[in-house]
Amino acid sequence: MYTRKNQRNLTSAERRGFVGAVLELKRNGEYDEFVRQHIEYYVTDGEDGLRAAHMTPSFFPWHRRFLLEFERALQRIDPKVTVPYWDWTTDNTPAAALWSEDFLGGNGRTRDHQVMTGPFAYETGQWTIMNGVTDRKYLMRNLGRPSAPISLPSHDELAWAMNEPVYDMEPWDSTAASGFRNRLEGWLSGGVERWRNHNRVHRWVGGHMLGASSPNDPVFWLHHSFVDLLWDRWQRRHPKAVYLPRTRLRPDDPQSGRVISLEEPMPPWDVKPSELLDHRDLYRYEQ
Ligand code: CU1
Ligand code: CU1
Repeated sequence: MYTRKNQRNLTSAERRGFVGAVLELKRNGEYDEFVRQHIEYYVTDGEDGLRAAHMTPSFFPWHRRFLLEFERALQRIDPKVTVPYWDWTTDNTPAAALWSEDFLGGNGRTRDHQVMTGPFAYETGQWTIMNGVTDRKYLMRNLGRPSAPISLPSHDELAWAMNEPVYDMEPWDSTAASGFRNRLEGWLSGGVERWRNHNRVHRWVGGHMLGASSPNDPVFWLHHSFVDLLWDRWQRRHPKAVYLPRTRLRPDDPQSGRVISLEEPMPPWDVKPSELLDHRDLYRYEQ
């Protein structure tokens, strides 16, 4: 059992430990395998086929397992390292210590959004993008999207997701009219701002965080660590709520074969959502 800390509470030694382990995974090729895997499983509901990771009920358990795999890889390099979380409702400006030079580095420059500072700047020679959606070799960010400013999700917007008592609903995709999963994943619009919560954070960071290759930016892991914490918090707030769908969809359901119910195996690990509902034997979150 270990603890995932709020990134703002990391000591400088803990920051160094996390950054060092991430750079080592990049050097030995494992990091880019995670990026490749995320691209492979980023199937949208406009496509055919099974959606394991996004626009789907298994959004939470799939990313929980994905983060665990990443954390185990980090811990093989440095057993003390855990994946910190970024509470974007609080650390919600480009001035947050998250973006400092000794941690994730800063914003991209105006001209081409290239990150110029910190350990993941291309010019330091340790962070070359191998699997991107463009052929750019450098990490890109565009914090807050100044050309059409957006803000990070507010407490109210997060509460709108957290107060929803039903886990997910038909048609189990980005068009579901409500449900905690779609409100927190953030496809549900219902206002002027199209992107909500989890999706809005990807939009706010911009650059590589926008697409299927978003794990190219190490902030991906801190963002999804917080999303994982929020799933946990939601379960405690709604103790009677259950993962849905409970059972395999009927063959005549248009979503049959495209979503994963409670006891069906999730690729690539063949683990069921039911096995990932509770993480507290493995790790806890510092609140
Ligand atoms: Cu993802
Ligand atoms: Cu994400």
